[in-house]
Amino acid sequence: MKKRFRVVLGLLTAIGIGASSITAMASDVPGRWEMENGPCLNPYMTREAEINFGDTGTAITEEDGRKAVGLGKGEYIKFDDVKFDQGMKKIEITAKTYAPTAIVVRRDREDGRVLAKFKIKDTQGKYEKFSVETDDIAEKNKIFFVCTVGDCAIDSWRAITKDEVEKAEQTVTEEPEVIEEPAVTEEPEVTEEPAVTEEPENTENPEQPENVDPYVENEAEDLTNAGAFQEGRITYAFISERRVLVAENVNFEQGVSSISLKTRTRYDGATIDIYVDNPEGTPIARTLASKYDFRTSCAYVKSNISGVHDVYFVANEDIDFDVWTAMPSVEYFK
Ligand SMILES: [Ca+2]
Ligand SMILES: [Ca+2]
Repeated sequence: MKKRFRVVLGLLTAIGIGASSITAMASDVPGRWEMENGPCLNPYMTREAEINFGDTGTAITEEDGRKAVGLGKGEYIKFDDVKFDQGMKKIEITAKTYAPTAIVVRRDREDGRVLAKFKIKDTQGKYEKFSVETDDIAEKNKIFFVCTVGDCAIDSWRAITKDEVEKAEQTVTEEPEVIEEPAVTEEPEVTEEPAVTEEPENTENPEQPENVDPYVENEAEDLTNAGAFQEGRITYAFISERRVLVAENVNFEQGVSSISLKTRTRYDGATIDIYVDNPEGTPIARTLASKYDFRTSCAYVKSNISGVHDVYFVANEDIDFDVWTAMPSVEYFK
């Protein structure tokens, strides 16, 4: 095990120095960057799963020479000193499964904070690429790929930056204009657009504009854009400066005097602002997130609100968000 570690470390140093993101940061003094950062792994290029800092899985070599790590339930792959200096918006893996499988990406420890969760169908032993949104992350971290359900093999992975995701989204939104022109039949060029291949699999969303009852405990992880993170028995959403969560069609038929939120954060002065219909307008209420442990805090609403609205939760820092509930207006009790 020790020997393997040393080999990997050497390799990483070699790869790390060549990596473009790292060269960009290098100062004039040769070796200075390496001295300051030590050997570290650039996550923005494809990283082989089998070149890792430890795993509890099985080494696999496929017939075509491809190497991977097989993971059963509870097994993991670990990477140390991964330098997320450009953050992370999504993470991509190339993997195959033999059953519906869940792979959880965690920070620091094998049971550490959840960064992302892959739910993968049975690929019947065929390697495919999968990507999911992640919790943002910065600087040097350990990350773990933990198989929590099923049976899979991971070939490789890479982190995707916010910039890359936005660029990809731009090409996607520019697409439809081509379809809107059915007139011209003599244009075979349309077939030359292979742009959108890996559309995420979101078929189970049959849009129902059902109203949300705000006067019961509503799970934050059910909010639009939330993501569901698990810790013990608590499932929670992640909200950050870049990640606004939305409750659509909330029916304030009894008005609202306050909204309580169960939250936790690692940051001082982390707040959640609540907006109605327009996240760039004036917030109707604000509350401070609880430091370290999940606790409920109350955001008092001063304006008169009734009827159906979209409610936006906007944070200034990274906050874990468990549940929210509204209290009817004072008038309602009179
Ligand atoms: Ca591989
Ligand atoms: Ca929850």
